[in-house]
Amino acid sequence: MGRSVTYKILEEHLVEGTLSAGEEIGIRIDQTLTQDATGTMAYLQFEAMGIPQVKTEISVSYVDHNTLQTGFENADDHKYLQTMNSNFGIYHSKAGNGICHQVHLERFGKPGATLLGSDSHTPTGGGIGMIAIGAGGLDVAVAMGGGPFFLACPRVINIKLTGRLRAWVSAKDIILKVLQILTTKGNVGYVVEYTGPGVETLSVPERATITNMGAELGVTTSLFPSDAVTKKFLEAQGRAESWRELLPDTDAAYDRVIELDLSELKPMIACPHSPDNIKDIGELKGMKIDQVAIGSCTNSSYKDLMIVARILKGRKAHSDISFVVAPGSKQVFQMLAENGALADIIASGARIMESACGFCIGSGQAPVTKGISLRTNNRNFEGRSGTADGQIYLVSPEVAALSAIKGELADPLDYDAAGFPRVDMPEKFSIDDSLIIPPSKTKTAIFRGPNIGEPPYTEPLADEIRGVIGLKVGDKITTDHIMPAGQRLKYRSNIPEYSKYVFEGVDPEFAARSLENRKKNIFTIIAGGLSYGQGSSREHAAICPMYLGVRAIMAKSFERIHSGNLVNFGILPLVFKSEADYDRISQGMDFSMTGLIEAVKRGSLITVNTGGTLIELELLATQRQRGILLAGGLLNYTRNSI
Ligand code: MIC
Ligand code: SF4
Repeated sequence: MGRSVTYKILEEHLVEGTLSAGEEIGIRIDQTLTQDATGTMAYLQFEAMGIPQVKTEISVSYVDHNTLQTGFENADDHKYLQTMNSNFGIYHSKAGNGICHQVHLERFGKPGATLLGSDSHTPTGGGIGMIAIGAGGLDVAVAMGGGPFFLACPRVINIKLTGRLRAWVSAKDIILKVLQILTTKGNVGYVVEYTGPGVETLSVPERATITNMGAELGVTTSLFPSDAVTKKFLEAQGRAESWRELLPDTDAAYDRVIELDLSELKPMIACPHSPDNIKDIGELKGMKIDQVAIGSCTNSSYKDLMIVARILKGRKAHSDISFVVAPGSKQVFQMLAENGALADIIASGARIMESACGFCIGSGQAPVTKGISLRTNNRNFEGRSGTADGQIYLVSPEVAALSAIKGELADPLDYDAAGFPRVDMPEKFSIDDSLIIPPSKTKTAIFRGPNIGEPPYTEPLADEIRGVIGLKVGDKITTDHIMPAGQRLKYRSNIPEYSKYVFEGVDPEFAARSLENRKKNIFTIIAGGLSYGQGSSREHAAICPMYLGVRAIMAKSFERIHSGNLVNFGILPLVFKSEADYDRISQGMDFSMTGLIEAVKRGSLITVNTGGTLIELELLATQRQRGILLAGGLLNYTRNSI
């Protein structure tokens, strides 16, 4: 049997284990990326490991999530990052240079390489034929130190693309269709690999839109082959030497094959509050809207924004809506300015935002109360926009631009196909890396303002833990529920402060109650449903609960990045042996767990005694992860092994 692109890259990078689906493997990481909101913790932890220089081929630190600098906290974080990066061999992409995934694709991505990023949308790099994986900051810190990244050897879903997209249907509609088929649940441990004759009809940024939002499936990553289209893209970025061809064997083996005829797809929309709540635009067209926001790492490439500019040219945005546009990178911004497209966007009445995450992470542009907002990003979780009852719908840039003009949801299929603005990829991108600061050759002082805390301290696993079921939640709890971003983002480097907001939108008393308990040695368990920990890779969703005294999560199932983060910070991810037990638990019950050290060592079932009722749970951890849990987290474990 031949090999998929996925297995070809894994084979080249395998350092531990064997390539047998489901088994734990360790792979060498060539490149890493971080962003400011996860980066400060990642670098504090890297410093705590005592390794003088990164050992990767290239490590890049981006500032893109939190650039508002309202107060000193952001500015302190940025200065810490720049001065720290300079000392440890890390490239630093300054605020204003663009969103990490967009810039990494443009300037650093390399077919066939592995990339580990402390951001769940790192799989954007799969658009250029990389194995690009999102993980917690501590995992990225270990990879920077030359340690392998451990993952379950994936099963591969092959999505075979045929045909060609019709006018007005876009890459966003492909991934929305895939989300409709596969949903956001039940895909842990899979990689999605795109093949088939339809692949060559898609440019690199279109492929990257698909692999980016593939994160919402909960898969390990998604990727495309590296072909002549990839080569042209890299040549246009002045990086021809980074290209290599990487195609699946004609008889490559896949675990599941899904055929998708691009010519049959329609414009689609993801409705509140989940990226897999998909409808055809036709079902909702005419819906009155309050806001349109175009940008984010999903849809802010040169091609995306040129299409938007052509649609807007000579037209005005509807007076009832708030309309914002954020180019994904300085390169995109500059090219739009140079060719005049920016003037068309400005003339339409759009507010032009910085090249940063901005509205996508709830950092500004919160919609009006109960407001309906059409956005081109990838997540529409409840409350993430900054307005608790905001109704966020996810669409393509084409739908967003047409709707901005109409003031209501527009169905592009009502427009003439001949009027669709076809935009070619440029022969040459405008290249100016002056906002990417290379590391310095000499050691300089590292800036640490009052907002820069200590890396979190964890204790080895206790043999006996007692406490209370502090919270019971339902299915699909996202890390945005656990650790809100938006206005609270500025506390990412300050664990005691950020911990005050754990589960803020779900139970505002949870944090204070748990911390009080912890002071009395009463620890906390959280009970959850299916797919606990969806979404963002933020390891704060493990660190801050740990700080409050959370020692275990019992859930029906977990998402990959979050369960890894829980282990990294010494919290036990426990899966109900019988899902019916979930119903036997209620918030406020006392619990005890005994004989934990032996049980974790042996990997046997863990029994939680809640008021006399015994609940059996499986520990979701490999042998290596059980060692990490015993040590009280990955930092202790790594230190012990150094
Ligand atoms: C996101 O889109 O949710 C984020 C904000 O980029 C996160 C990272 C973070 O919370 O800092 C992610 O995707 O991992
Ligand atoms: Fe930034 Fe949004 Fe992309 Fe996350 S999903 S990296 S917040 S633009």
